[in-house]
Amino acid sequence: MDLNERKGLSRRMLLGATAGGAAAATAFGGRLALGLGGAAGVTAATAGAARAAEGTGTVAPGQLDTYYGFWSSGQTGEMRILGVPSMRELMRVPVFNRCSATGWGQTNESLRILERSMTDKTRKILAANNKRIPDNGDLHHVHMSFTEGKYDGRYLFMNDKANTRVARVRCDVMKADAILEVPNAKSIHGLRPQKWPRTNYVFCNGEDEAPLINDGSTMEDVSTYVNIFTAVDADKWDVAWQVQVSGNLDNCDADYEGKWAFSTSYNSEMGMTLAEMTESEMDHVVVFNIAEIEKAVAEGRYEEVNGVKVLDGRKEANSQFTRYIPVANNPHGCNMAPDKVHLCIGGKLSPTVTVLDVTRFDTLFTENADPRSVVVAEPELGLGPLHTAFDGRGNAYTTLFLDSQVVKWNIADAIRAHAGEQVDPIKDKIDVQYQPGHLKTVMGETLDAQNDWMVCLCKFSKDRFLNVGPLKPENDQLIDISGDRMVLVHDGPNFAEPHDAIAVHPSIMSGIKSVWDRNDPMWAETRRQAEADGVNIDDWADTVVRDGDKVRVYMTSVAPNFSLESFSVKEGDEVTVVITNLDEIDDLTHGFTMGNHSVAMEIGPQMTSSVTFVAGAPGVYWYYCQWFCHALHMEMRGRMFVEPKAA
Ligand code: RUQ
Ligand code: CUA
Ligand code: CA
Repeated sequence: MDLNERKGLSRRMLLGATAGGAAAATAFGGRLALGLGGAAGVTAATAGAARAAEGTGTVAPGQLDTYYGFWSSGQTGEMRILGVPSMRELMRVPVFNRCSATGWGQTNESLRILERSMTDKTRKILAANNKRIPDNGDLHHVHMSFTEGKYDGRYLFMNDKANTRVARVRCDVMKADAILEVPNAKSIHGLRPQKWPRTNYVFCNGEDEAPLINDGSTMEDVSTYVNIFTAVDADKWDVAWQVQVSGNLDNCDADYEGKWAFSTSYNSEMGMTLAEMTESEMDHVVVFNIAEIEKAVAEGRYEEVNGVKVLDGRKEANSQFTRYIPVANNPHGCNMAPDKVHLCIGGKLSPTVTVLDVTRFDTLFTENADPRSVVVAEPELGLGPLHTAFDGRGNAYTTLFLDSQVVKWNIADAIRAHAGEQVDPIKDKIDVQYQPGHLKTVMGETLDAQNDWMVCLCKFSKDRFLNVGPLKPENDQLIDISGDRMVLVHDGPNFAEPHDAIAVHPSIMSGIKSVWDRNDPMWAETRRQAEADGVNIDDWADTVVRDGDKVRVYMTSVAPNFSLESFSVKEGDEVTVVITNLDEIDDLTHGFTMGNHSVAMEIGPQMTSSVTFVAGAPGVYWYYCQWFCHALHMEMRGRMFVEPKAA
């Protein structure tokens, strides 16, 4: 599909694109001459130059990208939207972090989402630290909802390893609408949506072991420790069920029949120290039998712990809920191929990827089954294999963390080699800069896997960019996989610390809006309060309501005006400012910043936002719109008068 044609871009712009492509091709050739492209240099440079000259490797000003890229941001706690292949950053969506620009983490609307479903214990810890919500997150994995094995453009799901949370982002407005702290589990790491028939569940791996009844009675008695696999109901955003497992859980995925979920474990030893965690020859992959689990839940065969249905899938329980497939010690990546058959497990400490045939998993649940009978290949690929991505031609691409390379290999050839045929599954290797973690092909974890781009997310960028101090950016490298050889076409410096990304065709994102709906559920509760106060927030509002020492200030914004140019409150009042942006034009976002009160929020077109603070000291304070909206944007301001408390 040619988006240039669709957009009706001018010939001049297209010519501009070609010129840009040629320049990029030259720069790229130069880099290869410095030896960074490895042995494939000459062929690769030629292919890359040709693709860049077609204008596919760069995106000229005014041109749109071919794909949306959804990036995690690790310890920054937000989700990012990038264009692929330009790698331009298009948007940041705050999720687990606080955001100075949008007020995420301080508006009442975002706090309702952030405070929902927090455990009592977390509330207690936060209260002891004078906090309402955690203000950090560690977001590793972003994945989209599926319908019948393909992205459906409804939601994006993501984890917070730091505070054991999972979040859902609405794709129509690109805001989080549901956040959940997962009880019982510790440190949600791997996260994947169910692929078939649709995403009813989001599977979440608890990485850290802890006592199930974690009440401070013991640290030493490790026999009380458990690990928890959680299925979150993707529609209700509550825990559907949990399964206790043996060993910890790292990464996970699901099959294309809706029968299985699977997770890697690097600590089958249940070790508490590095030496203990790497002690065994083998760890395992856990297979979860969804039908058996659902049956047990329906029949009430579970224990309720902290309000959640927990099943026992540990080895010693001998249940039909789980099976444990031995794989080389300390595996990491867990990636289901779009051929619907093959699951690839990254060896990490072993130079191999273990390929499992998921269509044979039923046999694992029969009497005396050999759990290794489902292994159909185990190609030796290089040092430190972590994650695997796929194209639509039966090829797999695996990051080699220690070799700082990506290796392209063919799954069918690996299976033939495993069966004893003389065939080399490895098709190509490319140096990356360097220590790569995840890598992603376009829609490569769906039945729509494409053969054009791959992004390799490198943990280190040393020497690759101007020195910005001891803290360096990451380097997300764009690799052309359309030909036989992989070709590096772009370096994408990125702030801490994208772990993972997906790329999605814009046709899947057709539901995305430019203007909010006035009756969006995001501010339903704010609307109920306004109605109770007799204020119509869909119309011009300029009302101040006093309710004891609580004051609610209702305003509207139309560029370049706030409906209230001043209001008065008393020292010590709890003030809630509610603003509806009546502008209906694309991109006409206003804001509200109250000087010296640590208060700022975004108010998008047709959006209602509200924020609550205490008027702490008497005086005159200016509030202003902080999003540049009009020639008279500077003049879009007003005063809050705080009367001194009566003596
Ligand atoms: S897994 S360390 Cu995405 Cu490689 Cu989090
Ligand atoms: Cu409204 Cu700036
Ligand atoms: Ca281990």
